[in-house]
Amino acid sequence: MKLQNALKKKLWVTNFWLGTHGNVTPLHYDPSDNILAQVSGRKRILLFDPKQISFLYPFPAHSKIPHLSQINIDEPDIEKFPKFSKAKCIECVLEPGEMLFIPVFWWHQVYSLDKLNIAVNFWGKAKFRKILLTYSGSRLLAQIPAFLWQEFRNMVSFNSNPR
Ligand SMILES: O=C(O)CCC(=O)C(=O)O
Repeated sequence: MKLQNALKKKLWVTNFWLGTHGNVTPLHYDPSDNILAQVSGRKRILLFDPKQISFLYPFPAHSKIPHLSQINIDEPDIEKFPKFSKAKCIECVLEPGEMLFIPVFWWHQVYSLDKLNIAVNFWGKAKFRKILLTYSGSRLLAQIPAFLWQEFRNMVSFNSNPR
């Protein structure tokens, strides 16, 4: 019971991902800590640390998708997004039964490699303190709308789905 209560406080949202070979979730970050648990099939994951945000060209902070990159990173338009050539990613393959912790604001693009691809993820509450530590100045200001939007969405979904 104690564990259940602790989880209620830490976890906001659980998602179920069902896809097939060829599905790509484009480059984005989540304003929450994330555990991605692979159930069936494999996923190739590219990760970029949050400090590279200026190489990754997110949509504007006032848009509905400030957490999404404007770049198709498989065929990047380097004339339009020249700083992308400086970006460096970490690559891994998640096998069934494995879990990956993706910290808040880490950019990720996910490719489904196998025919039946099933995963579950758990978004945890991000602490504003952590955001302050990750960003400073204008980069921090750019993240605040996304953070507040996520908090609002989490609040609504939490209240309509009390666990
Ligand atoms: O599994 C996927 O295709 C996407 C997962 C993802 O973006 C996430 O867990 O935040």
